[in-house]
Amino acid sequence: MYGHRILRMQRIRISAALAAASAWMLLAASAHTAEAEHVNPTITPVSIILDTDMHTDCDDVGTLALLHALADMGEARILAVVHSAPAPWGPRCVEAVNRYYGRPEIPVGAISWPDYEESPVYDHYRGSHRYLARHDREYVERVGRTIADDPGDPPDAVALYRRVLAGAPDGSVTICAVGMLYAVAQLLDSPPDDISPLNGRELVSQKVRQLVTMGGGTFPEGADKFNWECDRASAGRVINDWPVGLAVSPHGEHVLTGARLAAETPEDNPVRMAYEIYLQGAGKSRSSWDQIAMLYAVRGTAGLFVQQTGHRITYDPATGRNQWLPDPESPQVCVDLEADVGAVRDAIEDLMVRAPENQPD
Ligand SMILES: [Ca+2]
Repeated sequence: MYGHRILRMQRIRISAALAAASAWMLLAASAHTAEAEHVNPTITPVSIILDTDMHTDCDDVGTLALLHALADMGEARILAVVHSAPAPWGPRCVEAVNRYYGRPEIPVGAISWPDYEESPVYDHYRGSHRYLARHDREYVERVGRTIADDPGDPPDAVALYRRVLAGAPDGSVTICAVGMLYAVAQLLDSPPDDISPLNGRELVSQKVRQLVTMGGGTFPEGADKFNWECDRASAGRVINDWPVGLAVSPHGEHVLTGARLAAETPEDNPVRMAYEIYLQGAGKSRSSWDQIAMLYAVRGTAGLFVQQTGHRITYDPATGRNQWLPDPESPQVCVDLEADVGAVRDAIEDLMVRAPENQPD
């Protein structure tokens, strides 16, 4: 009985997701036409789906700001944002940033977490959540409430992934995942449906150019970090069986950004607000793990990074350890820093504080 109710709810959520995604397709087409008037025609924008765990750290908000700046400059096109964290207000926080940058039409999907409170899988994540709540450092609800009185009911993340990928040109989409890989794993395992006759793995193989993931995976061997560590089963499913290009970006701890938000952007900037809540004060900085992954996803090495090539990563979900094994044909790379930390910091922070091109009235 309860199972039937869940199934019915899932169908309702998927139907709502399809309706929302269809409406978005129409909006997005007109929005992209409008954007095209402002961009450099010599640049081909990289089509991005951002998969973020906006909740337990603020570098995700900085990453979405950086992505919007790159879209303003014609270097990126934002197809969708998937919110992969058990924080009901997270999608609203994403929407607040999207609105600030004049792109309210970007679809935002979310994962449901039926076993989050009980499953030992999420012990580590729950611990981080409790710490933030205790110290009043959770920003997603306070930022989300600037645009809505309730957290809403966003489309199902996997249905959104499938809809956006099915409508994209072959081999055109870059997924940049800067949180847990729960949604990406579910996408891989999704069956054919009325969105596409392809299963998830086939859909990814056909439509995705590469996945850029932040969560550990240092070269030539190392251990996982928070994102992979918080859901090792999903990380293993994705890292060990990804059918197309894969870039692993493990760095960012010493690249500190965010302090300039207070001096160079307005008080109502939701990105500035998130940093000030999370860091408990203005003019403070935070590590830039997620921004590095996104900057690489859009610009490639850009004189800042170097790619370790000719190897394939193996990840052990039981231990969280990884190794890069020689494989000359591998489409996988590890992204290391080439430039000094200051140059990477400036490249990221310049984008984070860049004024929106299309701010709404
Ligand atoms: Ca993150």
